[in-house]
Amino acid sequence: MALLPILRFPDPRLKKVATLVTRIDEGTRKLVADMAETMYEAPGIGLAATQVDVHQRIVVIDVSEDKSDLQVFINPTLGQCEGSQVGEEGCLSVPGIYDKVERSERVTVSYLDLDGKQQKLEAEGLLAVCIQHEIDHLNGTVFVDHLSLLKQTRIKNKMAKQARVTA
Ligand code: GNR
Ligand code: NI
Repeated sequence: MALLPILRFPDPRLKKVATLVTRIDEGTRKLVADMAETMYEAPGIGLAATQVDVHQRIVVIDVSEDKSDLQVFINPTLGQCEGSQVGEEGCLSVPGIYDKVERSERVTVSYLDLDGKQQKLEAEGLLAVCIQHEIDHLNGTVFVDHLSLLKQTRIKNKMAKQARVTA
C-alpha cells in the first residue's frame, strides 16, 4: 500500500473529466487500496481518483464512525435525486476551507463494485452528500465551484498564501 499525494485547488488537473473504467484489474485493486489508505490517513470520509491525479471514474467513501465500512464506487452515476439539504462541506483538495453547499437529500447511485458487478444504492444524509461531492470531482468540479465568485477568489488567494508558507 502507499499514500498518494493529493492535488490542491486550484490545480488545473482537478478540472479534468475522468473516463469510464473499462476493465477492473490488479491495477484497479491496487489503486483502490492506495486511495483508501490515503483517505483514512488524511483523514477524510471520501476520495475521488481525480484528487490523486488518476482520471478514471473511481471513488472510495467511508462515512462510518469507526472507519470500518469502506465503500468503493466504480463508474458511479446518479439516478433519482430527491429533496435538498444544506451542509458544511470540506475537501481534502481545499484544506482549511469549509462552507455551506446545497445538495440533494436522497440519491440513488448505480455503480460497479470491485468484482465488476452492477450495484444500486439508495443513500441519504451525509452519505448522499459525499456521493454527490465525489461524483462532482470525477466531472472536474470542486465544492468551491458551488460558492459565489467572491468566495472563490478569496479561497484562491488563501490557497496561494498557504502554498507559499508550505513551500
Ligand atoms: O473528508 C471530507 N469531508 C466532507 C465533509 C462534508 C462534505 C463532503 C466531504 S468529502 C471530504 C473528502 C474529500 O475531499 N472528498 O473528495
Ligand atoms: Ni473533495
